[in-house]
Amino acid sequence: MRTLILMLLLGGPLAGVGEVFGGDWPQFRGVNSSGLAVGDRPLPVELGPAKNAIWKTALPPGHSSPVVSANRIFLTAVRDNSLVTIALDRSTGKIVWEAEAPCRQKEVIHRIGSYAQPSPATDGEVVVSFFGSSGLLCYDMHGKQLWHLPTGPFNDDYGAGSSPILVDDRILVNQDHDTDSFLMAVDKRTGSVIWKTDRSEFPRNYATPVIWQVNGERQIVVPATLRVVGYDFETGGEVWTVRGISRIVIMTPVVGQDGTLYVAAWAPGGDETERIEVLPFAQFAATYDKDGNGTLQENEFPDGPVRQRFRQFDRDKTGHVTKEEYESMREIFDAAHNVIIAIRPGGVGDITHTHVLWKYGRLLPYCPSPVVTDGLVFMVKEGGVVSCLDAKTGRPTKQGRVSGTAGYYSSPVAGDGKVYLLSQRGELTVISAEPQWQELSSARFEEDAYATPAVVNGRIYLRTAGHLYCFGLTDSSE
Ligand SMILES: [Ca+2]
Ligand SMILES: [Ca+2]
Repeated sequence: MRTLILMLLLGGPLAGVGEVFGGDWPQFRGVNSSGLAVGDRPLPVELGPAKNAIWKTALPPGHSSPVVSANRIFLTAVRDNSLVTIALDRSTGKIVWEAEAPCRQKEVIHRIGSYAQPSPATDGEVVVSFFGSSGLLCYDMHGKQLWHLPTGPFNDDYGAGSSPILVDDRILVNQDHDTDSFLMAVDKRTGSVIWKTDRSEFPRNYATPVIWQVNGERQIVVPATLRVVGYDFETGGEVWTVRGISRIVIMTPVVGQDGTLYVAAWAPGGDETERIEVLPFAQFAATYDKDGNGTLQENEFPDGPVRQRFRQFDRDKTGHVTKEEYESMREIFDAAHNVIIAIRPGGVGDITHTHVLWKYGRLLPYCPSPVVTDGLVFMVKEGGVVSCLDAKTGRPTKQGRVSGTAGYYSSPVAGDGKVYLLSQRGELTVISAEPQWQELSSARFEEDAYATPAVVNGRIYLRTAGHLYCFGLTDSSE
Protein backbone atom coordinates (compact mmCIF):
# COMPACT_ATOMS: atom_id res chain seq x y z
CA MET A 1 0.00 0.00 0.00
CA ARG A 2 2.88 2.36 0.71
CA THR A 3 4.00 1.90 -2.84
CA LEU A 4 0.57 2.82 -4.09
CA ILE A 5 0.40 5.99 -2.00
CA LEU A 6 3.90 6.97 -3.02
CA MET A 7 3.08 6.44 -6.67
CA LEU A 8 -0.03 8.58 -6.37
CA LEU A 9 1.86 11.31 -4.51
CA LEU A 10 4.52 11.33 -7.17
CA GLY A 11 1.87 11.35 -9.87
CA GLY A 12 3.39 8.19 -11.32
CA PRO A 13 1.74 6.27 -14.12
CA LEU A 14 -1.11 3.97 -13.18
CA ALA A 15 0.83 1.16 -14.83
CA GLY A 16 3.17 1.18 -11.86
CA VAL A 17 0.28 0.31 -9.59
CA GLY A 18 -0.14 -3.02 -11.33
CA GLU A 19 2.14 -4.71 -8.84
CA VAL A 20 -0.11 -3.79 -5.98
CA PHE A 21 -2.96 -5.50 -7.75
CA GLY A 22 -0.82 -8.50 -8.64
CA GLY A 23 -0.48 -8.25 -12.40
CA ASP A 24 -2.51 -7.50 -15.47
CA TRP A 25 -4.60 -9.40 -18.00
CA PRO A 26 -3.80 -7.11 -20.90
CA GLN A 27 -5.80 -8.54 -23.78
CA PHE A 28 -8.04 -11.36 -25.01
CA ARG A 29 -6.98 -14.52 -23.09
CA GLY A 30 -4.39 -12.65 -21.06
CA VAL A 31 -0.66 -12.51 -21.62
CA ASN A 32 -0.04 -13.30 -25.31
CA SER A 33 -3.43 -15.03 -25.47
CA SER A 34 -2.15 -17.87 -23.28
CA GLY A 35 -5.27 -18.25 -21.16
CA LEU A 36 -2.98 -18.80 -18.16
CA ALA A 37 -3.68 -17.25 -14.76
CA VAL A 38 -1.43 -14.36 -13.79
CA GLY A 39 0.02 -14.70 -10.28
CA ASP A 40 0.19 -17.82 -8.16
CA ARG A 41 -2.57 -17.17 -5.65
CA PRO A 42 -4.94 -20.05 -5.04
CA LEU A 43 -8.09 -20.09 -7.15
CA PRO A 44 -11.46 -21.39 -6.03
CA VAL A 45 -12.47 -24.92 -7.02
CA GLU A 46 -16.11 -23.98 -6.82
CA LEU A 47 -17.63 -20.87 -8.25
CA GLY A 48 -21.11 -19.96 -9.33
CA PRO A 49 -23.76 -17.29 -8.88
CA ALA A 50 -23.77 -17.95 -5.13
CA LYS A 51 -20.31 -19.44 -4.59
CA ASN A 52 -17.17 -17.41 -3.97
CA ALA A 53 -18.61 -14.34 -5.72
CA ILE A 54 -16.97 -11.17 -4.42
CA TRP A 55 -19.01 -8.80 -6.54
CA LYS A 56 -21.37 -8.84 -9.48
CA THR A 57 -22.23 -5.95 -11.80
CA ALA A 58 -25.05 -5.76 -14.33
CA LEU A 59 -23.75 -4.99 -17.80
CA PRO A 60 -25.21 -4.34 -21.23
CA PRO A 61 -24.66 -7.26 -23.63
CA GLY A 62 -21.48 -7.94 -25.60
CA HIS A 63 -19.30 -10.95 -26.37
CA SER A 64 -15.93 -9.30 -25.72
CA SER A 65 -13.82 -10.58 -22.85
CA PRO A 66 -12.76 -8.48 -19.86
CA VAL A 67 -9.17 -7.23 -19.71
CA VAL A 68 -7.50 -5.98 -16.57
CA SER A 69 -4.86 -3.41 -15.72
CA ALA A 70 -4.06 -1.98 -12.28
CA ASN A 71 -7.36 -1.04 -10.65
CA ARG A 72 -9.42 -1.16 -13.83
CA ILE A 73 -11.31 -3.73 -15.87
CA PHE A 74 -12.24 -2.91 -19.46
CA LEU A 75 -14.71 -4.46 -21.85
CA THR A 76 -16.92 -3.46 -24.73
CA ALA A 77 -20.68 -3.71 -24.99
CA VAL A 78 -23.76 -2.58 -26.85
CA ARG A 79 -25.76 -0.24 -24.63
CA ASP A 80 -29.11 0.49 -26.19
CA ASN A 81 -27.95 1.00 -29.74
CA SER A 82 -24.50 2.38 -28.95
CA LEU A 83 -21.09 0.72 -29.07
CA VAL A 84 -19.36 1.41 -25.80
CA THR A 85 -16.11 0.76 -23.99
CA ILE A 86 -16.70 0.37 -20.25
CA ALA A 87 -14.20 0.71 -17.41
CA LEU A 88 -14.99 -0.84 -14.02
CA ASP A 89 -13.30 -0.57 -10.68
CA ARG A 90 -11.46 -3.82 -10.06
CA SER A 91 -12.10 -3.86 -6.32
CA THR A 92 -15.82 -3.06 -6.34
CA GLY A 93 -17.09 -3.77 -9.85
CA LYS A 94 -18.56 -0.27 -10.10
CA ILE A 95 -18.64 1.32 -13.55
CA VAL A 96 -16.12 4.17 -13.60
CA TRP A 97 -16.52 5.44 -17.12
CA GLU A 98 -18.10 4.59 -20.40
CA ALA A 99 -17.11 5.91 -23.83
CA GLU A 100 -19.14 5.64 -27.01
CA ALA A 101 -17.63 4.74 -30.36
CA PRO A 102 -18.91 6.68 -33.37
CA CYS A 103 -20.82 4.49 -35.79
CA ARG A 104 -22.45 5.36 -39.09
CA GLN A 105 -23.39 1.88 -40.19
CA LYS A 106 -23.58 -1.34 -38.21
CA GLU A 107 -21.75 -4.39 -39.51
CA VAL A 108 -23.60 -7.62 -40.36
CA ILE A 109 -23.34 -10.19 -37.57
CA HIS A 110 -24.35 -13.80 -36.94
CA ARG A 111 -27.72 -14.37 -35.30
CA ILE A 112 -25.96 -15.21 -32.03
CA GLY A 113 -23.19 -12.66 -32.64
CA SER A 114 -22.69 -9.22 -31.15
CA TYR A 115 -21.59 -5.79 -32.36
CA ALA A 116 -19.09 -5.93 -29.48
CA GLN A 117 -17.08 -9.07 -30.23
CA PRO A 118 -13.37 -8.14 -30.20
CA SER A 119 -11.90 -7.67 -26.73
CA PRO A 120 -10.08 -4.48 -25.78
CA ALA A 121 -6.35 -4.39 -25.07
CA THR A 122 -4.51 -2.31 -22.51
CA ASP A 123 -0.96 -1.63 -21.37
CA GLY A 124 -1.87 0.46 -18.33
CA GLU A 125 -1.35 3.70 -20.26
CA VAL A 126 -4.01 3.36 -22.91
CA VAL A 127 -6.93 1.08 -23.64
CA VAL A 128 -7.81 0.27 -27.24
CA SER A 129 -11.13 -1.06 -28.47
CA PHE A 130 -12.07 -2.36 -31.87
CA PHE A 131 -15.56 -2.55 -33.37
CA GLY A 132 -16.25 -3.83 -36.88
CA SER A 133 -18.82 -1.04 -37.18
CA SER A 134 -16.47 1.75 -36.09
CA GLY A 135 -12.78 0.85 -36.20
CA LEU A 136 -9.97 1.23 -33.70
CA LEU A 137 -10.31 3.60 -30.75
CA CYS A 138 -7.72 4.58 -28.19
CA TYR A 139 -8.51 6.01 -24.74
CA ASP A 140 -6.47 7.08 -21.80
CA MET A 141 -7.09 5.42 -18.44
CA HIS A 142 -9.74 8.02 -17.62
CA GLY A 143 -11.80 7.36 -20.72
CA LYS A 144 -10.65 10.35 -22.76
CA GLN A 145 -10.58 9.43 -26.43
CA LEU A 146 -7.07 9.98 -27.79
CA TRP A 147 -7.73 9.01 -31.39
CA HIS A 148 -10.00 7.02 -33.70
CA LEU A 149 -8.93 5.10 -36.79
CA PRO A 150 -12.12 4.34 -38.70
CA THR A 151 -12.40 0.99 -40.50
CA GLY A 152 -15.24 -1.25 -41.59
CA PRO A 153 -17.92 -2.39 -41.75
CA PHE A 154 -16.24 -5.33 -43.45
CA ASN A 155 -17.50 -7.64 -46.15
CA ASP A 156 -18.52 -10.49 -43.88
CA ASP A 157 -21.72 -12.06 -42.54
CA TYR A 158 -20.35 -12.58 -39.03
CA GLY A 159 -18.76 -9.22 -38.29
CA ALA A 160 -15.32 -8.62 -36.82
CA GLY A 161 -14.09 -11.17 -34.29
CA SER A 162 -10.31 -10.93 -34.02
CA SER A 163 -9.14 -8.77 -31.11
CA PRO A 164 -6.45 -6.06 -31.27
CA ILE A 165 -3.25 -6.66 -29.30
CA LEU A 166 -0.83 -4.10 -27.87
CA VAL A 167 2.89 -4.76 -28.10
CA ASP A 168 5.37 -2.05 -27.12
CA ASP A 169 4.03 1.11 -28.66
CA ARG A 170 2.07 -0.50 -31.43
CA ILE A 171 -1.33 -2.04 -31.84
CA LEU A 172 -1.65 -5.04 -34.10
CA VAL A 173 -4.96 -5.65 -35.84
CA ASN A 174 -5.75 -8.57 -38.11
CA GLN A 175 -9.04 -8.49 -40.01
CA ASP A 176 -9.79 -11.25 -42.48
CA HIS A 177 -13.06 -10.92 -44.34
CA ASP A 178 -14.46 -12.03 -47.69
CA THR A 179 -12.53 -9.22 -49.39
CA ASP A 180 -9.82 -6.72 -48.36
CA SER A 181 -8.27 -8.75 -45.51
CA PHE A 182 -5.29 -7.14 -43.80
CA LEU A 183 -2.86 -7.15 -40.91
CA MET A 184 -1.73 -3.75 -39.67
CA ALA A 185 0.46 -2.15 -37.05
CA VAL A 186 -0.73 1.15 -35.63
CA ASP A 187 1.22 3.66 -33.52
CA LYS A 188 -0.49 3.75 -30.14
CA ARG A 189 0.39 7.41 -29.58
CA THR A 190 -0.98 8.81 -32.82
CA GLY A 191 -3.23 6.21 -34.38
CA SER A 192 -1.21 6.33 -37.58
CA VAL A 193 -0.63 3.14 -39.55
CA ILE A 194 3.01 1.99 -39.36
CA TRP A 195 2.56 -0.77 -41.91
CA LYS A 196 -0.34 -2.62 -43.45
CA THR A 197 0.00 -6.03 -45.06
CA ASP A 198 -2.47 -7.17 -47.69
CA ARG A 199 -4.08 -10.49 -46.83
CA SER A 200 -6.77 -10.57 -49.53
CA GLU A 201 -5.76 -14.20 -50.19
CA PHE A 202 -7.57 -15.08 -46.94
CA PRO A 203 -11.37 -14.89 -46.72
CA ARG A 204 -13.16 -14.72 -43.35
CA ASN A 205 -11.14 -15.79 -40.29
CA TYR A 206 -11.38 -14.68 -36.67
CA ALA A 207 -8.27 -15.66 -34.72
CA THR A 208 -6.37 -13.07 -32.71
CA PRO A 209 -2.66 -12.84 -33.64
CA VAL A 210 -0.01 -13.99 -31.16
CA ILE A 211 3.64 -13.03 -30.76
CA TRP A 212 6.24 -15.76 -31.21
CA GLN A 213 9.84 -15.12 -30.16
CA VAL A 214 12.23 -16.95 -32.45
CA ASN A 215 15.96 -16.51 -31.85
CA GLY A 216 15.24 -13.25 -30.10
CA GLU A 217 13.15 -11.87 -32.94
CA ARG A 218 9.46 -11.25 -32.65
CA GLN A 219 7.09 -12.65 -35.20
CA ILE A 220 3.36 -12.11 -35.49
CA VAL A 221 1.57 -15.40 -36.04
CA VAL A 222 -1.76 -15.45 -37.83
CA PRO A 223 -3.48 -18.74 -38.62
CA ALA A 224 -6.10 -18.49 -41.37
CA THR A 225 -7.50 -20.25 -44.41
CA LEU A 226 -5.23 -23.23 -45.25
CA ARG A 227 -2.04 -21.82 -43.74
CA VAL A 228 -0.37 -20.29 -40.72
CA VAL A 229 1.83 -17.27 -41.42
CA GLY A 230 4.65 -15.79 -39.35
CA TYR A 231 5.13 -12.08 -40.05
CA ASP A 232 8.09 -9.87 -39.26
CA PHE A 233 7.17 -7.62 -36.33
CA GLU A 234 8.96 -4.60 -37.77
CA THR A 235 7.85 -4.73 -41.39
CA GLY A 236 4.78 -6.95 -41.59
CA GLY A 237 6.53 -9.04 -44.24
CA GLU A 238 5.87 -12.77 -44.41
CA VAL A 239 8.73 -14.79 -42.85
CA TRP A 240 7.42 -18.36 -42.92
CA THR A 241 4.31 -20.38 -43.50
CA VAL A 242 2.96 -23.78 -42.49
CA ARG A 243 0.31 -25.20 -44.79
CA GLY A 244 -2.36 -27.76 -44.14
CA ILE A 245 -5.01 -26.27 -41.85
CA SER A 246 -8.71 -25.54 -42.05
CA ARG A 247 -10.85 -23.40 -44.33
CA ILE A 248 -11.75 -20.85 -41.65
CA VAL A 249 -9.80 -20.34 -38.42
CA ILE A 250 -11.45 -19.00 -35.30
CA MET A 251 -9.21 -20.37 -32.55
CA THR A 252 -6.27 -18.28 -31.41
CA PRO A 253 -2.84 -19.96 -31.31
CA VAL A 254 -0.97 -20.59 -28.09
CA VAL A 255 2.76 -20.36 -27.41
CA GLY A 256 3.79 -22.93 -24.79
CA GLN A 257 6.30 -22.29 -22.02
CA ASP A 258 9.04 -24.00 -24.06
CA GLY A 259 8.35 -21.88 -27.15
CA THR A 260 6.35 -24.47 -29.06
CA LEU A 261 3.57 -22.90 -31.08
CA TYR A 262 0.19 -24.66 -31.04
CA VAL A 263 -2.29 -23.84 -33.79
CA ALA A 264 -5.76 -25.39 -33.72
CA ALA A 265 -8.08 -24.93 -36.67
CA TRP A 266 -11.52 -26.32 -37.43
CA ALA A 267 -14.30 -25.51 -39.90
CA PRO A 268 -17.20 -27.52 -41.34
CA GLY A 269 -16.17 -29.84 -44.18
CA GLY A 270 -12.57 -30.27 -43.06
CA ASP A 271 -12.88 -33.42 -40.96
CA GLU A 272 -11.70 -36.56 -42.75
CA THR A 273 -15.03 -38.20 -41.98
CA GLU A 274 -17.26 -35.29 -42.99
CA ARG A 275 -15.82 -33.59 -46.02
CA ILE A 276 -17.78 -31.10 -48.14
CA GLU A 277 -17.17 -32.00 -51.78
CA VAL A 278 -17.40 -29.23 -54.36
CA LEU A 279 -17.65 -30.26 -58.02
CA PRO A 280 -15.45 -28.54 -60.64
CA PHE A 281 -17.07 -25.41 -62.09
CA ALA A 282 -17.51 -26.74 -65.63
CA GLN A 283 -19.27 -29.84 -64.38
CA PHE A 284 -21.39 -27.93 -61.90
CA ALA A 285 -22.34 -25.11 -64.30
CA ALA A 286 -23.34 -27.58 -67.03
CA THR A 287 -26.13 -28.75 -64.74
CA TYR A 288 -26.97 -25.72 -62.64
CA ASP A 289 -26.27 -22.53 -64.65
CA LYS A 290 -29.86 -22.59 -65.77
CA ASP A 291 -29.94 -19.16 -67.41
CA GLY A 292 -26.63 -19.91 -69.14
CA ASN A 293 -25.06 -16.55 -68.22
CA GLY A 294 -21.79 -18.14 -67.13
CA THR A 295 -22.20 -17.27 -63.44
CA LEU A 296 -24.13 -18.90 -60.63
CA GLN A 297 -26.89 -17.12 -58.77
CA GLU A 298 -28.14 -18.31 -55.40
CA ASN A 299 -31.36 -19.78 -56.78
CA GLU A 300 -29.35 -21.91 -59.22
CA PHE A 301 -27.62 -23.83 -56.43
CA PRO A 302 -29.27 -27.02 -55.25
CA ASP A 303 -29.97 -27.29 -51.53
CA GLY A 304 -26.92 -28.38 -49.60
CA PRO A 305 -23.74 -27.21 -47.90
CA VAL A 306 -22.56 -25.15 -50.89
CA ARG A 307 -25.81 -23.22 -51.28
CA GLN A 308 -25.78 -22.57 -47.52
CA ARG A 309 -22.42 -20.89 -48.09
CA PHE A 310 -23.46 -18.94 -51.19
CA ARG A 311 -22.31 -15.65 -49.68
CA GLN A 312 -18.88 -17.11 -48.91
CA PHE A 313 -18.54 -18.24 -52.53
CA ASP A 314 -19.78 -14.84 -53.74
CA ARG A 315 -16.85 -13.11 -52.10
CA ASP A 316 -17.49 -9.66 -53.55
CA LYS A 317 -21.27 -9.93 -52.90
CA THR A 318 -22.40 -9.19 -56.44
CA GLY A 319 -25.13 -11.83 -56.24
CA HIS A 320 -23.24 -13.89 -58.84
CA VAL A 321 -20.56 -16.51 -58.22
CA THR A 322 -18.07 -16.27 -61.06
CA LYS A 323 -15.98 -19.18 -62.23
CA GLU A 324 -12.96 -17.61 -60.51
CA GLU A 325 -14.79 -17.19 -57.18
CA TYR A 326 -16.17 -20.71 -57.41
CA GLU A 327 -12.88 -22.37 -58.26
CA SER A 328 -10.91 -20.54 -55.56
CA MET A 329 -13.43 -21.65 -52.93
CA ARG A 330 -13.47 -25.17 -54.34
CA GLU A 331 -9.70 -25.34 -53.93
CA ILE A 332 -10.07 -24.17 -50.34
CA PHE A 333 -12.66 -26.84 -49.52
CA ASP A 334 -10.50 -29.43 -51.26
CA ALA A 335 -7.34 -28.59 -49.33
CA ALA A 336 -8.89 -27.91 -45.90
CA HIS A 337 -7.89 -30.08 -42.95
CA ASN A 338 -9.10 -29.66 -39.42
CA VAL A 339 -6.12 -30.12 -37.17
CA ILE A 340 -4.11 -28.99 -34.19
CA ILE A 341 -0.44 -28.57 -35.08
CA ALA A 342 2.56 -28.15 -32.80
CA ILE A 343 5.22 -26.07 -34.54
CA ARG A 344 8.88 -25.58 -33.58
CA PRO A 345 11.37 -23.06 -34.99
CA GLY A 346 13.67 -24.38 -37.69
CA GLY A 347 16.92 -24.21 -35.76
CA VAL A 348 19.57 -21.98 -34.26
CA GLY A 349 19.94 -18.76 -36.23
CA ASP A 350 17.11 -19.71 -38.55
CA ILE A 351 13.99 -17.62 -38.28
CA THR A 352 12.58 -18.41 -41.70
CA HIS A 353 11.89 -22.10 -41.30
CA THR A 354 9.76 -24.11 -38.99
CA HIS A 355 9.02 -27.76 -38.53
CA VAL A 356 5.89 -29.52 -37.48
CA LEU A 357 6.38 -31.46 -34.26
CA TRP A 358 3.04 -33.24 -34.37
CA LYS A 359 -0.48 -33.04 -35.73
CA TYR A 360 -3.75 -34.28 -34.30
CA GLY A 361 -7.10 -34.13 -36.03
CA ARG A 362 -9.92 -35.47 -33.86
CA LEU A 363 -12.53 -33.86 -31.60
CA LEU A 364 -11.37 -30.31 -32.30
CA PRO A 365 -13.39 -27.30 -31.17
CA TYR A 366 -14.71 -24.59 -33.50
CA CYS A 367 -14.32 -21.44 -31.39
CA PRO A 368 -12.69 -22.00 -27.99
CA SER A 369 -8.89 -21.84 -28.24
CA PRO A 370 -6.73 -24.50 -26.59
CA VAL A 371 -4.96 -23.82 -23.31
CA VAL A 372 -1.53 -25.31 -22.63
CA THR A 373 -0.61 -25.93 -19.01
CA ASP A 374 1.44 -28.47 -17.05
CA GLY A 375 2.75 -30.02 -20.29
CA LEU A 376 -0.78 -30.68 -21.49
CA VAL A 377 -3.04 -29.24 -24.18
CA PHE A 378 -6.67 -28.90 -23.11
CA MET A 379 -9.50 -28.31 -25.57
CA VAL A 380 -13.27 -28.26 -25.11
CA LYS A 381 -15.86 -28.59 -27.85
CA GLU A 382 -19.63 -28.53 -28.13
CA GLY A 383 -21.29 -31.21 -26.06
CA GLY A 384 -18.72 -30.67 -23.32
CA VAL A 385 -16.19 -33.01 -24.93
CA VAL A 386 -12.80 -32.34 -23.37
CA SER A 387 -9.56 -33.53 -24.96
CA CYS A 388 -6.29 -33.55 -23.13
CA LEU A 389 -3.18 -34.12 -25.27
CA ASP A 390 0.43 -34.57 -24.24
CA ALA A 391 1.99 -31.26 -25.37
CA LYS A 392 5.23 -32.98 -26.45
CA THR A 393 3.69 -35.77 -28.54
CA GLY A 394 0.10 -34.78 -29.33
CA ARG A 395 -1.12 -38.09 -28.00
CA PRO A 396 -4.43 -37.94 -26.15
CA THR A 397 -4.14 -38.73 -22.46
CA LYS A 398 -7.87 -38.56 -21.75
CA GLN A 399 -10.94 -37.56 -23.72
CA GLY A 400 -14.39 -37.43 -22.20
CA ARG A 401 -17.45 -35.39 -21.36
CA VAL A 402 -17.99 -32.93 -18.56
CA SER A 403 -21.25 -31.75 -16.96
CA GLY A 404 -21.52 -28.64 -19.13
CA THR A 405 -22.80 -30.22 -22.35
CA ALA A 406 -23.90 -27.14 -24.34
CA GLY A 407 -21.92 -25.41 -27.10
CA TYR A 408 -18.67 -23.59 -26.29
CA TYR A 409 -17.51 -20.14 -27.40
CA SER A 410 -15.61 -19.00 -24.32
CA SER A 411 -12.02 -20.29 -24.28
CA PRO A 412 -10.74 -22.40 -21.39
CA VAL A 413 -8.45 -20.70 -18.88
CA ALA A 414 -6.07 -22.42 -16.49
CA GLY A 415 -4.38 -21.73 -13.19
CA ASP A 416 -3.58 -23.25 -9.82
CA GLY A 417 -3.78 -26.78 -11.22
CA LYS A 418 -7.25 -26.29 -12.65
CA VAL A 419 -8.90 -25.62 -16.00
CA TYR A 420 -12.10 -23.58 -16.15
CA LEU A 421 -14.61 -24.34 -18.92
CA LEU A 422 -17.60 -22.07 -19.59
CA SER A 423 -20.33 -23.14 -21.97
CA GLN A 424 -22.64 -21.04 -24.13
CA ARG A 425 -25.47 -21.83 -21.74
CA GLY A 426 -23.53 -20.57 -18.76
CA GLU A 427 -22.46 -23.96 -17.44
CA LEU A 428 -19.12 -23.69 -15.67
CA THR A 429 -17.10 -26.85 -15.18
CA VAL A 430 -13.79 -26.99 -13.33
CA ILE A 431 -11.43 -29.88 -14.07
CA SER A 432 -8.01 -30.78 -12.75
CA ALA A 433 -5.03 -29.91 -14.98
CA GLU A 434 -3.57 -33.41 -15.13
CA PRO A 435 -3.28 -36.08 -17.82
CA GLN A 436 -6.16 -38.09 -16.34
CA TRP A 437 -8.20 -34.94 -15.60
CA GLN A 438 -11.16 -35.18 -13.28
CA GLU A 439 -14.20 -32.97 -12.96
CA LEU A 440 -13.89 -31.04 -9.70
CA SER A 441 -17.07 -28.97 -9.75
CA SER A 442 -19.82 -27.61 -11.94
CA ALA A 443 -22.29 -24.74 -11.66
CA ARG A 444 -24.95 -23.00 -13.72
CA PHE A 445 -25.25 -19.28 -14.23
CA GLU A 446 -28.69 -19.46 -15.89
CA GLU A 447 -27.39 -16.92 -18.42
CA ASP A 448 -25.62 -17.42 -21.72
CA ALA A 449 -21.87 -16.83 -21.84
CA TYR A 450 -19.47 -16.12 -24.71
CA ALA A 451 -16.57 -14.23 -23.14
CA THR A 452 -13.34 -15.76 -21.87
CA PRO A 453 -12.74 -15.15 -18.15
CA ALA A 454 -9.72 -13.16 -16.93
CA VAL A 455 -7.74 -14.77 -14.11
CA VAL A 456 -5.47 -12.42 -12.19
CA ASN A 457 -4.00 -12.63 -8.73
CA GLY A 458 -6.51 -15.08 -7.29
CA ARG A 459 -9.49 -13.41 -8.92
CA ILE A 460 -11.61 -14.69 -11.79
CA TYR A 461 -13.51 -12.04 -13.79
CA LEU A 462 -16.25 -13.83 -15.64
CA ARG A 463 -18.71 -12.23 -18.05
CA THR A 464 -22.14 -13.67 -18.70
CA ALA A 465 -24.79 -12.24 -21.02
CA GLY A 466 -25.92 -9.73 -18.42
CA HIS A 467 -23.23 -9.51 -15.74
CA LEU A 468 -19.59 -9.36 -14.86
CA TYR A 469 -18.68 -11.44 -11.81
CA CYS A 470 -15.56 -11.33 -9.69
CA PHE A 471 -14.75 -14.61 -7.96
CA GLY A 472 -12.06 -15.46 -5.48
CA LEU A 473 -11.33 -17.09 -2.16
CA THR A 474 -12.37 -14.51 0.40
CA ASP A 475 -9.42 -15.23 2.69
CA SER A 476 -7.06 -13.99 -0.04
CA SER A 477 -8.64 -10.59 -0.42
CA GLU A 478 -6.69 -7.80 -2.09
CA1 LIG B 1 -26.45 -18.32 -64.00
CA1 LIG C 1 -19.36 -12.38 -57.12
